[in-house]
Amino acid sequence: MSNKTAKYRSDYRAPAFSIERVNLTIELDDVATLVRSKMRLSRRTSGALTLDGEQLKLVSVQLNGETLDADAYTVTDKSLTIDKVPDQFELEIVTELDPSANSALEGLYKSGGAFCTQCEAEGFRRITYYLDRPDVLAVFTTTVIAERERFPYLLSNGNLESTGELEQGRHYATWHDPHPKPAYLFALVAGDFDRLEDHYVTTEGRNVRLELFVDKGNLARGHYAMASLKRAMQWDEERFGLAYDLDRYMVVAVDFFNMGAMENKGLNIFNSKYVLAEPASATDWDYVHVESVIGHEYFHNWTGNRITCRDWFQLSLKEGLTVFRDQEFSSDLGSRAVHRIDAIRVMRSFQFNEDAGPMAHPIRPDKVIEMNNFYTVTVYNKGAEVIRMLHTLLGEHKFQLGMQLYRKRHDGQAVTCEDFIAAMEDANQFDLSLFRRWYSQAGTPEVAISQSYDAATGELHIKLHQQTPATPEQSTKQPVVVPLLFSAYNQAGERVQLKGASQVQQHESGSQLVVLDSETLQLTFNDVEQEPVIAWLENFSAPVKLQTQLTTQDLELLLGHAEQEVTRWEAAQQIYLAALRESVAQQQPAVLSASQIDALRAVLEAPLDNGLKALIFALPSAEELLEYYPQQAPLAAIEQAVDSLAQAVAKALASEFNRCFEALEARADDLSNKAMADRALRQKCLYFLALAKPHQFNEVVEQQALIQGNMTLQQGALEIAVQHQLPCQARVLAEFEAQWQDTPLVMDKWFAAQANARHPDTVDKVAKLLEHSKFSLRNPNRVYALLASFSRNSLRFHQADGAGYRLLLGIIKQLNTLNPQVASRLITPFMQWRRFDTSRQEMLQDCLLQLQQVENLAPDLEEKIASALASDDT
Ligand code: B3K
Ligand code: ZN
Repeated sequence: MSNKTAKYRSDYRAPAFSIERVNLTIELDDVATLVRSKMRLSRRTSGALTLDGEQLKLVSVQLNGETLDADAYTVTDKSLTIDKVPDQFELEIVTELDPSANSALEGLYKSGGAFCTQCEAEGFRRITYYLDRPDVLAVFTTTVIAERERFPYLLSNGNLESTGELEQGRHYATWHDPHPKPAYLFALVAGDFDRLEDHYVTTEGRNVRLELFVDKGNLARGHYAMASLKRAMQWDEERFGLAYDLDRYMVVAVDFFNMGAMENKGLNIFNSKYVLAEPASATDWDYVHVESVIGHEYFHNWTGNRITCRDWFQLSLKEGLTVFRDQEFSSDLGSRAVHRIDAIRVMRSFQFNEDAGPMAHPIRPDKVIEMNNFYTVTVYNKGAEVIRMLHTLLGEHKFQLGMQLYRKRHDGQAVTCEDFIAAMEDANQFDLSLFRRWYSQAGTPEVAISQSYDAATGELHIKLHQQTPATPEQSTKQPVVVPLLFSAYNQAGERVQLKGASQVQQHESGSQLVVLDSETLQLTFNDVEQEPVIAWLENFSAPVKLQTQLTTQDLELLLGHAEQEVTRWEAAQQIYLAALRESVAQQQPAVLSASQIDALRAVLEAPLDNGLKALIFALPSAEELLEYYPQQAPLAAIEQAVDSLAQAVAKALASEFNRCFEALEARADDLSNKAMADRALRQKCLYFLALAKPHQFNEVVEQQALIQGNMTLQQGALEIAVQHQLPCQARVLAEFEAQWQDTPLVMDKWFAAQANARHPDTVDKVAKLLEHSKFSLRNPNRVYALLASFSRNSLRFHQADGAGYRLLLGIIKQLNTLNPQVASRLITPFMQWRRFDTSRQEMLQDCLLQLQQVENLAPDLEEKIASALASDDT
């Protein structure tokens, strides 16, 4: 067992030393890389100097030019301590490390033939001994040395100062980054790439050289990322008034990467999945994600790099805010409703689940053992929802005033979430004292709303109530500030303004706004002519669960008439969920009434965005439905409910789906928003058609799967063939594999389609695919495609015989040694063990206990397992 101890937010102390500048010389070698670090340090408080360092071989230490004897310092597996140091001094440390042995992909490692780095959160300490914490900001100068032939490109942060030749076929490049930065933003890349170059002139007149580096032969797949980068630069200038601050911006795509991408100053390193895109091999979904991740990392240049975090508990300061910014970027450029719905689905399918489980934490955690475990949907996505609530409360103009003050006060500093809120508050004289609870309280608040109407007086009374269930280590909760956007409709489906309640304001979105900031609130509206239907929590204006008294007729009215597009989608979701829950309760197939079917039919014919229509016909998954059964989850009944609802929709609307499918063109080479929306709806129609009439549509699906040139169409057909077990399934899978076996990112779609299948033989198929020559546990993308997909396939993962559990357990054990961060991501479904029946609980608990016994258990897993096994007494 590892012995990493918990750190607490309340224990923060400023660093004992500061580092003004650091000069790194890195001589790259596959197995013995030499790192020479020369630093200028100054004392801030008394005591010894302790530097962080892990998995390093210490070669030598010099203080002010004198080599230190071994008894002048202490080395442990985590640190280097020098007892006596002056107030100001030069320190030179030489270390050696083995990048080839680094399968955890943290620190300096090899991705294919290239060297690259990942330092956030605490990876820099695997490169050299350092004060590896985000509040130590230094100016970095980095010299990279390597063989010229294998590594023609030598890159690091900032501006290129000099290059030259060295003996034995080696060369060097020296980079200087003038912006003081924490070590987690350090980056180095060395390799042989194809390079795409472009330019962008900022509003401040800076001519920025943009460079994109991809594996040889992939240049054509880089253009979309480059165009996205320029759109992101322009958008940040226009919407936030923020321009780029260096002469060079580089993006490198690598195949081995634990997450999406990393915002290293001036040198972003990306998972190739979020860079490479061309229509033949990337889906519309891939294009959208390339643009949003390119945007996200670029936006970090201000929210994260220029203004960074004081400590890692403040991670949401940069991540929540930057996710909010990338969501707004995508929404301003594409369909706002479609992007909003995507974000809502992430919250409901993943974040609510995290909030209800043993690892529930506030967006600003109080206690952390392994920091890598806190790059979560809570910190990122709920963090972005908290920023969005501020935006809703203040409005765009005041929100931007707050951003301006935040920048003015804190540019160049490492700050806290509190500093951000204070800037928003001070710029607008807006009291956010209660709002701060969103930062300290974990769990998903539940809001219940009831209404009563008095026709005689024309008064409408509304009662609002909130409560947040207990979470581990937080048994009592306080009310939070819940901005509720709402719209009222009369029985004719016309929007009406409700009047007379002083707590209600008109909001710039067109909805009305009331802020619930106590446990209960009562509103009285007057002069109300007839009882209205009210859509509450429009646009998901707060990350809460909502309970209302809306009837199925009310929901049909909103589905057909709501002015806010997201509200229409929400109404459809509520209709489906009611049918699904009834089906589970009765253990009978799900049914939709004739009027519900009429309302859905009308959607297909309405003049709405096709992307929105496609989402309205995305039925809730088994995973979303599981949320409603926190105990003794009735898996078999859920499976029947989900299947029968899809059948009911498919059968009732078969001819409409057919008409719609026939009318929509696939337009394989068109990447406009309109063409993407059309393809999304076309895919939904074909999904239902192949379900209702598998024999009739088998050939259509097969033909579409064989079309080359548009991956959205090809993958869409592959998914339908596998999900519905169509007769063409085997052929489609075989052809796809033959065509794409040498394109790993496309093979991931092939792995995932099979791991997502709901058919009972899925576990066996996944087990077999582990042996596939294109699968490797060492590559995180492969693992996520096959195994994370499988672990989210609740019905198959939780199969009664425990085969799904055993399969994943074996994988996690192997990944514990190979790549703990990836192992830790896969453990999520085990964490929910208490939600199932006794037999499954026993099997799941047994898996956790077995994992706990694994020799050299990584802290990433240890922290999660301990919380999963301990959490029943809260
Ligand atoms: N900041 C990085 C995440 C680093 C994760 C380290 N385990 C990517 C991002 O959020 O932009
Ligand atoms: Zn980020």
